Amino acid sequence: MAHQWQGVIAEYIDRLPFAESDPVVTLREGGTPLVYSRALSEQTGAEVYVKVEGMNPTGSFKDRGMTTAISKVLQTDDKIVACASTGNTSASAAAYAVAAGLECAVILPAGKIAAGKLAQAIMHGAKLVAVDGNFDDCLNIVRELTESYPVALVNSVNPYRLQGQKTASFEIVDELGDAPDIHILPVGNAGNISAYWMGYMEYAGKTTPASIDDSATRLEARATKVPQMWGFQAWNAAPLVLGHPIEAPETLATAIRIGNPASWDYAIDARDTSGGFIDRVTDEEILEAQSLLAAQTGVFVEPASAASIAGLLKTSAAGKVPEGAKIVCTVTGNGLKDTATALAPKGELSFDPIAPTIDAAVAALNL
Ligand code: AN7
Repeated sequence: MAHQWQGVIAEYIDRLPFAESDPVVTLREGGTPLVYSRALSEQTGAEVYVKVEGMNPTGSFKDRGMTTAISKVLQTDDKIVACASTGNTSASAAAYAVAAGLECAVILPAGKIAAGKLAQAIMHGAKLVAVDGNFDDCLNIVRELTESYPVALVNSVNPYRLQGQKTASFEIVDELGDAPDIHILPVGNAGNISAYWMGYMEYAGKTTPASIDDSATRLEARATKVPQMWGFQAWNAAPLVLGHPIEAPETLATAIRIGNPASWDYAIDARDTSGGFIDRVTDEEILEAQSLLAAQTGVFVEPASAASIAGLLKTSAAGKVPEGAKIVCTVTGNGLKDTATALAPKGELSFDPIAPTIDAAVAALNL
């Protein structure tokens, strides 16, 4: 029988801080498609792939880190998990809490969560609290909350989150046979770019994975090199580009509407050690890239995810994409989570009904 993907802990347990006997909470996350994009390759003169993280069980990359973080909670006495979120973390935490038999509390910035993500948290039975503030305010609240109450914090400041998320790099190397030359990501709280960098470094044998015993030190390197890490923030939510936190971040890519990234230092290390950079793209560039990816590659992502594509196109237009380079862009979340933002630039959509005849259909389709 063909191999059925088991989830990231089972697939990569020798490189994760888990023992075979540890409890595992999984929805079979990971194993996501790495899709070659002919359109992006032709436009940039590079060899471009997209890692489609919207194919995870709750529709975003967060599931990779939630399986590890929430599995670890089962080794404690905590019965409640909590997170601040711009939407995807809460959707994922809520689902994995259900799978673990735990309760979930989510603290969200009021009015700034895409409808699909809110629906997920509600359907998975999470307790929702909307805050009159932004994500950074929410994270401050939940950090204090988890310090004073028997509640486990599952934001990416929880180190087990990044441990799970690093597995995306492993999958990419396993599929391509080596690391790409360049890896491009959207950056919000900066956990994911940090996790990918950790994964690439470990797979190339340059660092040793955190393991529950010393067996990890005997692991073979699977890659001969590490990629340059390129990150892209939204124009008015770009603290890492400006070099200081932003009080009032603003972008229609609400997932990355973050002014003070928790993994600031890790992201800067990934950028500098890899010889990459972190830049910013406008909301218009994000929407255009989202549209192009859907129309020319067949992958519908949410706005924040398209920041990686917008960044690639912007860098290419500036003549700074090396000819023939192998490039992977992570597209972090599924477009179905936020159809309102995707459709807004398309103008008024009117589907006037036609008569139920073949002739009327042919005429309407201009065939
Ligand atoms: C689709 O859900 O921070 O740089 O609270 O949902 O690791 O924060 C989401 C972030 C990119 C940025 N793309 O990743 C949350 C949250 C999507 C996202 C990011 C997020 P990080």
